[in-house]
Amino acid sequence: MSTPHPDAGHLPEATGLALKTVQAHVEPQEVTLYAAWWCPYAQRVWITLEERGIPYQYKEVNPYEREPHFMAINPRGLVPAAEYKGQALTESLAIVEFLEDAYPSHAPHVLPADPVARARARVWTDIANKTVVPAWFRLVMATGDDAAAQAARREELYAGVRALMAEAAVDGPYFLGEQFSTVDVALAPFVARDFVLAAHRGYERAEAGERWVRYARALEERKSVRETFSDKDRVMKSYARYLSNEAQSEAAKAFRVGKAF
Ligand SMILES: N[C@@H](CCC(=O)N[C@@H](CS)C(=O)NCC(=O)O)C(=O)O
Repeated sequence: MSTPHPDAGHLPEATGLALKTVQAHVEPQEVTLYAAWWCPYAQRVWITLEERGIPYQYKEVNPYEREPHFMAINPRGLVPAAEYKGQALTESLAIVEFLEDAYPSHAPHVLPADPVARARARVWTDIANKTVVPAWFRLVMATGDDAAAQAARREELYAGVRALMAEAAVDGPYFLGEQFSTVDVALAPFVARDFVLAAHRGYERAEAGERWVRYARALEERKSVRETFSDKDRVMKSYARYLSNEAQSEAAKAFRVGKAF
């Protein structure tokens, strides 16, 4: 046996509303979602499947255990992964877009129908993923040992959020307006987890502006987001190694040194 991954100690299954959703998706289907209940990237795909009413089977995987059956599906060892008619798919946002292409008759869609609006939605999804998400991780890893560095990380997150919200539909409630889109799918799991930042990192939604406050509330209240989210105390515990800045996930290692992931 090789040495266990230091981040492998996650509880084995979802709780709360997410557990009910898991239990409703045990039968084999055309799509299999390989997810970890605590993973925000996996939640993106899970939200999309729920939003769009696409039949799927949910399979819980702890990516840090590097189980051979899962490594055969995603050799990078990351969740989420999906199987569609026996073919492997990886990367949360690519899977979300794949579901748009493979299930055109399943409404609602998470990309607008108009090609120009679609292209813009993709741009803002990419920007959210490359600015807000890394800043979110850097703040959660910014321990209180260096108060100035932690404050700088907070500012980095607020600045990313403010820049994004300056481009959002004024009334919302979602980024593009009435339609819940890929921009929202990309961000919702991180918004749902921002109580970790509020409890431990002095983060306040209001610091990023009134539009963000309204947006964050709309995202966390969305049915598909709530029904793919476990109990908050369990989610909080899943961040212990990030809060002590010990996490050795690929994302943690990349974001810590300012690399894209
Ligand atoms: N860019 C990937 C990121 C996925 C990712 O980092 N997943 C984490 C769990 S939230 C993982 O599987 N980590 C295992 C590892 O780092 O070894 C995506 O969007 O799907």
